[in-house]
Amino acid sequence: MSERQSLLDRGRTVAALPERIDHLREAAALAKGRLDPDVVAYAEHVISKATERLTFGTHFSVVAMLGATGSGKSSMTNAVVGSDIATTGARRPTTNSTLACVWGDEDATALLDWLEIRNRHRVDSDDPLLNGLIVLDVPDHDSVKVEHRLEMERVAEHADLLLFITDPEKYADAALHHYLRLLSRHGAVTAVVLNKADTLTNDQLQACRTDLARLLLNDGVGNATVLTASATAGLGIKELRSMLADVVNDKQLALARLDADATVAASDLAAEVGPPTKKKLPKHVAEELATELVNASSLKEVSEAAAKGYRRDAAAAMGWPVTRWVRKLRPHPLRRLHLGSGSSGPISTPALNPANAARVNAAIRNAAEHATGEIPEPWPTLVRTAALANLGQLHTGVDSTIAKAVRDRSKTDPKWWTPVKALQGLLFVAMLVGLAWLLVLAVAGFFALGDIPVPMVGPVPVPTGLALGGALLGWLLAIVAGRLARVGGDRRSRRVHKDASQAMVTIARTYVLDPIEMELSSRHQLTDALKKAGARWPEGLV
Ligand SMILES: Nc1nc2c(ncn2[C@@H]2O[C@H](COP(=O)(O)OP(=O)(O)O)[C@@H](O)[C@H]2O)c(=O)[nH]1
Ligand SMILES: [Mg+2]
Repeated sequence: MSERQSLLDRGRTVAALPERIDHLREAAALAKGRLDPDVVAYAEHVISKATERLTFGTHFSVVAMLGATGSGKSSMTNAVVGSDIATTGARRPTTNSTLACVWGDEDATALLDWLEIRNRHRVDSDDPLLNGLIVLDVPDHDSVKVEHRLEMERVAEHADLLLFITDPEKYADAALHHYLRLLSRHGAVTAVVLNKADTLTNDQLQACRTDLARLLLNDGVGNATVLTASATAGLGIKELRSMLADVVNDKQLALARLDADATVAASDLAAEVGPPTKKKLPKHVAEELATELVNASSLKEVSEAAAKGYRRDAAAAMGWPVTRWVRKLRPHPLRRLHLGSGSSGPISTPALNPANAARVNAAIRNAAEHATGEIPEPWPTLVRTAALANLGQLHTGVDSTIAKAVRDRSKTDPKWWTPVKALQGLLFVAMLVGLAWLLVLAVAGFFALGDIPVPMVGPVPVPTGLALGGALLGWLLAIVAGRLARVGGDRRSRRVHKDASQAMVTIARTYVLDPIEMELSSRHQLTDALKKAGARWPEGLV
């Protein structure tokens, strides 16, 4: 029979269930506190159920007869057993508690204890093929008694195969389809028996079966196996027994059921978590954020101060000694920012203005948004929170990066300053010597001490040459050095800017992007675990 075959084929696809349960466990742990508690709780329920059920092994296949009052569950149980074990409608209309019929000699006590079924019957069967079969005659799913329905739901949750028994009168009942829809994603372990086939003509039975198939398709269980039978007339019982014998011998039924549960739990989590995403941010995000950090920082102002400081230091070293002391009256541009030589600690720039603070904030949010894209909550919030968590450290980091760039670049004076400085000193000394000489000559002249011979270089007296030449050349040297210092200062400013800008990428990574990627990576771990647990994402999500 083709239907029977398909039930078994589905069972055979079950692979490495314990590993899948482990992955589901990992996913549930990662999802806890992040995703819908009900969905996480269901996954946890499946994990503990599977773990417990697997301890009983796969020898037994637990088949639950489910259905409406009078559909023939008890009669069908009796028919499969081959004798009247279960009380049927003729004698007592309802089955009050679940009855378990166990085939074979294997001890089912532990499993039945776990299933909380006290009403047990060992079937004296001459059919070894049914060894390991446990058929449960379950209270009606449309019972007026709540405890019956609860018992039915509990058993249905723990059984391996759900065998819905219905009949030509009740196959369209709301209660049946309510449960079928609830279990629609367990199609692999759902089968339907259309009972009381003896009350219909062949044509009627076919029409009925077609209609039932249409309804099952509507319920989302179009792939469920459908059998027609009559419990009392013995029709289709052989086929039903043979289907049961197949699944029992396959020893996969328990696994198939748990597998279906794990798939449902994992897929529900997958629907909550949204599509899998990358765990790394593209490089340009770091670069863009670093650029924004630079633009909102004091780097422009500070690197300009570095140029000014350079020029100022150059003037102090190589300027015209006669006038250079004047410059020292004004504060040093770098010292004013607490960046002068020998300084350490933070820059004393004015606190981040609101516009720049907002700019940094927007850039961080932008990076967070880039990271989450279409991912549903809670990740956008988690990622944004992680991205903004280190704002204080980020601003300090930006400042110390800038400070370091300036301090590193202004640690030592440029080499060319030394000879120029020496030359400037020499010229100054020459000028002083010349002036002193002239003073001596003047004093001698004033007191008419007679002519003191003055050496000449060409037409120029040496003391005059020394005084004027020293002054003039010193002044010219200062001008040339000043020009060069302008170029040097600009270069230093550019270097400071470049160093700090490059280091800003690390700052952006450390305080914003790494925390974002931590969240992304835990999400990636979750989606990865779900994939390995067999999750199917809703269409359009992947
Ligand atoms: N004609 C006919 N009657 C059936 C068949 N199966 C069960 N019945 C009758 O339907 C009534 C309800 O059966 P029962 O097994 O107690 O249904 P349950 O409430 O689902 O357990 C009883 O009177 C049965 O004799 C069948 O295949 N054909
Ligand atoms: Mg009954």
